[in-house]
Order: sequence, then structure tokens, then C-alpha cells
Amino acid sequence: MGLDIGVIGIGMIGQEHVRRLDGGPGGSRVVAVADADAERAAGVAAQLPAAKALPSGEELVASDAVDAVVVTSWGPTHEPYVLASIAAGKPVFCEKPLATTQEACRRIVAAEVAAGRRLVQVGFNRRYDPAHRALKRAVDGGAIGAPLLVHCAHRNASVPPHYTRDMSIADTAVHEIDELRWLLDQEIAAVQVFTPRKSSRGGELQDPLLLLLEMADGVLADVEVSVNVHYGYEIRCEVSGETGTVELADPAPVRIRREGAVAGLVPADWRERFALSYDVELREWVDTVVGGRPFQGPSAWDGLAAQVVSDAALRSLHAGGRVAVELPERPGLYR
Ligand code: ISE
Repeated sequence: MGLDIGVIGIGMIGQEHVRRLDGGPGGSRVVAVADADAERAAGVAAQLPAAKALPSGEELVASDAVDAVVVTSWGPTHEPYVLASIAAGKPVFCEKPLATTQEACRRIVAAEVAAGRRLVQVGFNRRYDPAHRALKRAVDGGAIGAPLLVHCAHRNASVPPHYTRDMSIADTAVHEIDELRWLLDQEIAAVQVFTPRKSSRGGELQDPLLLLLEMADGVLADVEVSVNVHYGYEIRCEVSGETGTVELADPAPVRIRREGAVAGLVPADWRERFALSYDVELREWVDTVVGGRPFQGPSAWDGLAAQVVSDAALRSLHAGGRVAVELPERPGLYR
């Protein structure tokens, strides 16, 4: 038995996911695509053996040919597609962010709770990266004793012209927001954003940013977001514990020695750094749906929690100071 998938939104990440899902493990294939740009949808469908381009995301969700939905459209359009999928009783994988406002995330959580079963998975891909998983295993296994501090860095070589200061938090740091909640099994209690000296390479953009996150149990995490480093794409995380430290190792597969220097190559962008994590993420999602197993991946609740923290960080960025995070009560469905 396979899984017939419809993909809404086939920009860069959408096309990457289509490539992974069509003819992928678990017998998945892409049977429908929809995009605001109908020509692009037709072009992608023409290259797939079983896919049709449909005129809208709503029609895709309603189509009898589609067993499960992948939403990779522009963030502000996620909510209606995810809600329609829940109403149709179809599993839906939604790229991060789940939605761009916490009100929209709350509506999604309420709809899923009313449906009485988990159908939504959010694309927080760090949870599927082998290095991040090894980091969590080390922390959970007690290798460094009780965690006390976490130091993260999220560096992009460059960002597109439409990238704004707020996106440094809502689009970029949101990965660490989810990662810290997952890694430490704790909610984030408060956040403060600092604006250091501005890099001259970022134009008008306030870059870098530094976030200080307080976990509910008192662990403190700092996150550097730099999006114009030019030398490549780099993700760091080090956890400092009572009896030791553990950190993500350098991901370079080879080390070059020449002309008196040693160099490990730095990935160019997130597609290269996280290629394997996307493979694992989508394979596990397909296997879960096909096997009829309960979802273990990032839930609509995780999407909402990340959005609430991201909004608090944006408030701190705009108005300054420490902002407490106020989460609603976690519904039983997500415990
Ligand atoms: C992008 O959307 C991602 O998800 C990348 O992982 C992140 O590094 C980048 O800053 C975002 O724009």
C-alpha cells in the first residue's frame, strides 16, 4: 500500500519535497500539485508520472485522489489549507511556521482537538537531523549531567531581498525556538532580544540579533542569528551541563590540508546542511501515515508554542526588554 500525496505550494522547498516524496520510500507518490502560479504547477506536474495540477489548494484537499496533504505555500496561506485538511480527516504535513499568527495557530489546535485525533505535523526539521538527534540522546542519557546553559548560532551566508528584520526571528530563529523546547523537554518561559553592532554587509537589516531564552526550569539559552556571514551556512549548538558539555560536531565530511592551512568545507545553504534531515523527516511522516501509527513528530501544539515564543521575541525586538511567554494550557491530545 502506498500514499498518494497532494502538495500545495511548489516554490523552492515545495519542489524539494516533491522530489523526495514522488516514488519515495513507503510507496509515496505525488498525485496532485497546486500553486498560486498555475503555470509553475503545470510545469511541475508535467514532470511527474502521476500528478495533475489542480486550480487551487482547496480543490486539492477535497480531491478523492489525495490521501494526505503537504503544505509548502507562503506562510500566511497555511491556515486555511491545514484547517481544510483537518475537516477532511486527511493527514497534513505543514512546513514551518504552522501559521504566521498565534491566533491562527490556536484555531488549528482547536480544530484538531475537536477532531479528536492528531492529523497535523509541522516541518521543524532539526528534530530529524542525525547530529541533533545524537545531541539530544547525549543530553537525555545524562552524558553531561543536568543541562545548565545552551549556546546556539544560526548563520546564513545571505538572505533574499524580501527578507526583513522580523524574519530573523519568525523565519530563522524559530528553528532554535522549537529545537530548545524539544532538546530540553521544557517550555520557554521568557525571551529577550539584543541588537548588537550592525553588520555593514546586511544593508538596512538589523543583523545580527542575539536572543536570550529562559527555559521553565531555569536553563538559559543564547541564540546568535546572523544572516549575512558570506562564508557559508552554519548551525551550532553546545549544551553545557553539570559534568560536561556536548555540541554539534563540524558537519564537514572531509578536511583539506594545503598551503600551510587545514580547512573543512562549510555547507553553502540550508538545503545542503539539512538534506538528510528532510529525507528522514518525510520518510518517517509517510511511514507513520501508511502504518496508521500515532504521530510522534512536531505537532500543531509545537507549532503554536513556537509561534507564541516568536511573537514574544518580536515584542522584545520592537519594544526592548524581557518578555514573559504566556502559553495556553496544553490540551490532552498533545500530552
Ligand atoms: C529558512 O526558511 C529556513 O528554514 C532555514 O533553515 C533558515 O536558516 C533560513 O534563515 C530561513 O529563511
